[in-house]
Parts: sequence; C-alpha cells; structure tokens
Amino acid sequence: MDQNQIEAIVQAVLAELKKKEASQPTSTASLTPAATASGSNKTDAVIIDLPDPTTPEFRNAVGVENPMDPEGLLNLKSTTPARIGAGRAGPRPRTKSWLLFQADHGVTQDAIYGEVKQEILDQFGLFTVQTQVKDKAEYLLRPDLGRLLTPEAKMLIDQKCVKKPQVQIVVGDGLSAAAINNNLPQIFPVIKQGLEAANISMGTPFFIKFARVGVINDVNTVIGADVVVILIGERPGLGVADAMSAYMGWRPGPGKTDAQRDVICMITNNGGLNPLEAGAFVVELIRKILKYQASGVELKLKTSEETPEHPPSDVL
Ligand code: B12
Repeated sequence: MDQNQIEAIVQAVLAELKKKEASQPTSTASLTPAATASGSNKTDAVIIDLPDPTTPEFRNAVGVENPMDPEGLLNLKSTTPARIGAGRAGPRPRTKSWLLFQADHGVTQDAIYGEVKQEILDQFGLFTVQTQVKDKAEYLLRPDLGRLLTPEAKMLIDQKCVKKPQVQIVVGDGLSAAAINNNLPQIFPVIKQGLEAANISMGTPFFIKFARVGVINDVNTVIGADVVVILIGERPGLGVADAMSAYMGWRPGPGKTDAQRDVICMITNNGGLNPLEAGAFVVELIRKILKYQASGVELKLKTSEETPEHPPSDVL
C-alpha cells in the first residue's frame, strides 16, 4: 500500500468519524486537530482520540440495532464474556468491536510474552530452573521440550530441595506470566499455611521457566514426592489473560498423563475463582489425593466407589 492510498483511507475514516460525531453529539469520541494547532494541514498529524474500548460499558454494550427482544439480549450477554450481540457493519465487525478485539489481543500477547517478575519469586524464596526450551518462540512450538528439565536444572533441584516430601509445589510461567504475577502472592501463602495446618510436609518450592504441565513427571524423578502441584499460567483468552491453574498428580513420573492428574482452573480475580479461595481448594484436593493415593480418573473412581449415592462433582 503506498502513501497516497494510506492517506485516502485515513481521510475516509476521518470523514466517517466527523459525520458520526455530528449526528451523535453525546459521543465521547473526539478528533483533536493537532494539525490545526501546529498550523500544518498534514493528515498524519491528526490525533484520533477514541474512548477506551476495554471499559465495561464499552465491552458490554449491545451492538445489535433494533433487537427483537432487547431485554433478552441483555440477559444473554450478561451470562457470558463471549462476543455476542456485538452487531455488525454489513458483513464485517464494527470498528469498535475490532478495536476491542485488538486491545484484548494485545493483552494476551503481553501475558504470553511477558516475564514472571523476579521480585515475586524472591518474595517466596523461589529459585529458578529451566526446561529444555531455549526461548519463547521454541516454547510455543515445542511443548514436548517444556516437559523436560535440563540436566543442570535437575542438578540444582537435587542440591537445593528436600527429598520425598508429601507435597512438592512448583511454579511455572506456562502461557501467562501475568497469571503468576497477579495470583501467586495471594494463593501461595494460603497453600503453604493450609498444608502446615493439616500437618502435611511440603518440599522446597521453586520456579520453572518455559514450563508445561507434564514437567511435573520430570520434577518427581528427582524429588520423589507423593503429590506434585504445578501452579501455572493458563492460555490467555480474549477477555481474561491472567488466569492460573493448579495441576496436580499422585506420584507423577515418566509415562503419567493428564488422565492421572487433576486441575483447579481459572484462578483469577478477573471473573474467575479468587486465588485465596482457590488456595483452600488446592489444599482440600491435595488431602483427598493423599487419602486415596490416587489422582485424576482413578481418584474419581475411588471416591465414587466410596459414596455411590453421592457421585462427587468436586474432584476435577
Ligand atoms: C488447551 C486446553 C486443552 C487442550 C490441551 C492440548 C495441549 N496439548 O495443550 C485439549 C483440547 C487437548 C484439552 C482437552 C481436555 N480438556 Co482442556 N483445556 C485447555 C485450556 C483451554 C487451556 C489449558 C492451559 O492453558 N494449560 C496450561 C498450559 C501451560 O499447559 P500445557 O502443558 O501446555 O497443556 C496441558 C494442559 O492444558 C492439560 N489439560 C488440558 N485440559 C485438561 C483437563 C484436565 C482435566 C487435565 C487434568 C489436564 C488438562 O493438557 C495439556 C497437555 O498436558 C483449558 C482452559 C483453561 N482456562 O485453562 C481447558 C481445560 C483445562 N480443559 C478442560 C477439560 C474438561 C478438558 C477435557 C477433559 C475435555 C474432554 N471432556 O475431553 C480434555 C482432557 C484432556 C486431557 N489432556 O486429558 C477443563 C477442565 C475443567 C476442570 N476443572 O476439570 C478446562 C478448564 C476448560 C473448561 N473450562 O472446561 N484441553
């Protein structure tokens, strides 16, 4: 696209916005004619000042023109953060839907490519080891390497960690650094105190960079814990980008799969399970795993055998 075409598009958008502004005097969108202020007529000097598309009012606004059942549509929208009832401009999304999408996408990119803050790791005395992944690009392409520790990592873990505790907690960046930065400070003390109160021994916690859930198998080849829990950043969605999950398993080791694991997911203060409450659930689930010496599907089977008239719904 050459400069003339870009300028023509900018002019067309500006004309459209001016038309809209004239017809909607209450709109918060405004054009700041920086060009006039600076005495220049160049269009690239014009600043378009649009309202923040991520505010709840903007996000939750019904975009369908003349809906048949406005109240029904509002109710429906209030049940889900999914992009429903957003309206359209011909066959395309409206500019405001597109801007919101772009803004949310920006947040997910920051979450995925961000780094877990060192001060948060320091706060809980977590040392860092790395999986066999070299960098973020490889992390995204090679989940298999994110499940394996480097030999140096294993050596460090061996040197620094208590062996054969009942519970080993590890923290992994996973797919959202924001999940760890925002939730670890709240969930970690609750889990620690909960385990202490229940007289359950906890190993030496540490942080794994470029981690996938399955790395708990490799961790346990060095630690030999009864239960390994990984607090890890979930794949960000286009709305919530800081959700953490706690995946755990009974005596993880090579060959164990997700069928032998449990998860407490969507731990976030932004419309999910708040991290303080989640910490209590994690401790409760650990107790259950220790009691039944099983996790995942096996735990579900064992607990339903014990109370067949009340099939448990809280195991997974
Ligand atoms: C991606 C994903 C998947 C992918 C995983 C593929 C992959 N290789 O990454 C696929 C499509 C295979 C999948 C399948 C299932 N998933 Co899923 N999944 C997710 C999602 C969207 C993101 C997970 C994530 O970010 N993990 C963190 C990253 C860093 O981990 P990872 O190592 O890259 O990937 C591992 C985990 O994602 C794990 N995993 C994914 N889903 C599940 C579910 C369970 C119960 C367990 C133990 C592990 C697990 O499998 C991956 C490989 O080890 C979450 C939604 C969320 N909000 O978290 C749901 C979610 C975790 N999944 C869920 C469910 C129910 C399932 C299934 C049981 C669905 C089914 N009925 O078949 C299966 C079980 C899969 C299994 N592995 O045994 C639920 C769990 C609810 C709960 N509390 O139990 C969630 C929370 C979605 C939801 N809201 O319902 N899932």
